[in-house]
Amino acid sequence: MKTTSNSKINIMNSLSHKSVLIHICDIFMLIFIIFPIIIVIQISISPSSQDPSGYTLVWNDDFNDKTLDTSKWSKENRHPQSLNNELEIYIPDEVYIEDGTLILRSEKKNYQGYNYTSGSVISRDKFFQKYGWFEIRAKLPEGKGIWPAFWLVPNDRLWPPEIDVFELLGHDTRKIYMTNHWECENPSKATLSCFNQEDYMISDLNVPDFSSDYHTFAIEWQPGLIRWIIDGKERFRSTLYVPDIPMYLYLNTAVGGNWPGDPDSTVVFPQYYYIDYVRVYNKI
Ligand SMILES: [Ca+2]
Repeated sequence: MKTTSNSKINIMNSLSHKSVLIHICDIFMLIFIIFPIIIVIQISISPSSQDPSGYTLVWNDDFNDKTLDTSKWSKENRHPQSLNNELEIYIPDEVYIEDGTLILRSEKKNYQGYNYTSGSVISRDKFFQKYGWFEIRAKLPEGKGIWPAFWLVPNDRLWPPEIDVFELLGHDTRKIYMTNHWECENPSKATLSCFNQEDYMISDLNVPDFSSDYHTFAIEWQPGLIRWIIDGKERFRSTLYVPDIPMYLYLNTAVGGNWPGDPDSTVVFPQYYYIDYVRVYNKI
């Protein structure tokens, strides 16, 4: 009996120890497993700051469908006949969606006489508006000659003006170019040599590497003023020749050309421009 009694006591002690152990395990799980999971889930559900103050969401694509929503976007299928001497040809195969993310892929590949293929989507004739808050959350590609951008262009085919929400040259992934382009005084001479523009480049020492993680890039465009906001912080504003006509959205990665220079042997292909969302707001 004593043995039994001792066994019971031992069992009780053991249970008591187990109970304490279970509590410790619970606390351990909460601190080191469950809390971090909750935080990660919250971060993934709410990846960005809240809607901008004083604005209401009027158009967005969070890319949660399996394929690109063609009621909102068109995939480009062309070589940009620009003055930049870019090397890429845009083809639909370089545009796809994966896990809620729009991906524009850039490859070193021979295709119809071009050496590089890349991705580009536009909202021309599908979504365009004058003024508002335009925001993208994206992780950018890198490497010399790689030139991702998010920009606005007039829907009526007039050019310029052009608002560049951001451009990045892949050889320096800590610099973002924010630009308001406007036409020269004499439109008949609208070449690059008479292409007026207002530029700004981030030069802070503490800016992040925009190719290593997601960041938000936005403009607030209103009559007579454009403000550029990166990760919630204003970085630039322009009050000169602010466009006052409806513009559509343009997302692309150019490869090579006059400004970035051509890719060199250090560039790792393919490169990917990851876009978590594009959102457009109007003033309430
Ligand atoms: Ca998304």
